[in-house]
Amino acid sequence: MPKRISLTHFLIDEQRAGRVSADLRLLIEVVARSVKTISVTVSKGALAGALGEAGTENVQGEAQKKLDVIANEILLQANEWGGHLAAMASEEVETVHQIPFDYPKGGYLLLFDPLDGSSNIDVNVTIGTIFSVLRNPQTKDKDPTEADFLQPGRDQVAAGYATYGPSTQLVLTVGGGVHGFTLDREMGSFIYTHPFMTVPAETCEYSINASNARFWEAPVQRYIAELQQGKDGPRGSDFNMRWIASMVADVHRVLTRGGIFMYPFDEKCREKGGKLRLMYEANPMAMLIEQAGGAATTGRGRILDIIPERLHQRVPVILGSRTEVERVTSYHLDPPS
Ligand code: P6P
Repeated sequence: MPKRISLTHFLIDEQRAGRVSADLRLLIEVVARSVKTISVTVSKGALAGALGEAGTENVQGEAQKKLDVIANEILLQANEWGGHLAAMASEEVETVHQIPFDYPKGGYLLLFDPLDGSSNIDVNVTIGTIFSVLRNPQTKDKDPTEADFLQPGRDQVAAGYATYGPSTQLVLTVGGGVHGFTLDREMGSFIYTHPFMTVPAETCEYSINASNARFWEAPVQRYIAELQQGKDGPRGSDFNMRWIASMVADVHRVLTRGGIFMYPFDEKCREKGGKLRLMYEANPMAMLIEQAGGAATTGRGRILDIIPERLHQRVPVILGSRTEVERVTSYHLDPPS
């Protein structure tokens, strides 16, 4: 049995290697503790009275599930007092969440989708938490504004997600590759189980909500049609499809065994700019995928190079096995005449 290394042990090693500061290590530990608390509530489901609608709407105008609200509160309260953060931003909160004046401030900004995939909660399908960490550009005596959060994804210092599935896993990058941890519920600690996760360049598995096909742009319609023609078509091989409708679960599969995940631009979400949110969904997932050797674009450009304009901005997302992402992107940039 290999030596069991905890998340704390891993982070101390990363700190000794100079990849994380003491404050960033504390930040990640506090997020991990929040994830454990969320995992306990998620795993109780109906027994915790945590299923169903909250009866409220979030800033996106989406009906909130009770667990959306619970997870959001857990993350906000756990991260307020530690002294490692200058402010937070959440999918569930319209404006920047400032650190209460009676708590010390740190040098980082934390952004998160507290519970991604909420439509799957009541049917007991894997959901998750996604987080992104930026440096605070402001001086400590000033409250960070929304503009301070609007940094391109390439400036993230850390990104990660938790999946609440058959096991609870935490997948993390601080810039030195992608590393996975599994929650040992008896010990209450995350154990290092997936070192250096990588996305194979090639794949035969794609992930997209095919019910939107009539709304896709031509390059995506062309790409998917080719996959569906299988070995008798231009690709010369058969492809499989998976769609869980929890980005965290679909991206975790891509990080675990390869694939291409797509929520591309479509006519239904034209005025919104896309379906998935840039700051706390696309950017952290793009950092993880690139750190694992994959690629992440909007179809027309690298996601991590986007200069954000709004905190809750949405973008098209095409990410995963590099060869496939590059092919789809080439169809957008160099369409047949
Ligand atoms: P659709 C979940 O609500 C989410 O934001 C992502 O996690 C997921 O990939 C997508 O929406 C699912 O969207 O249109 O399939 O319901």
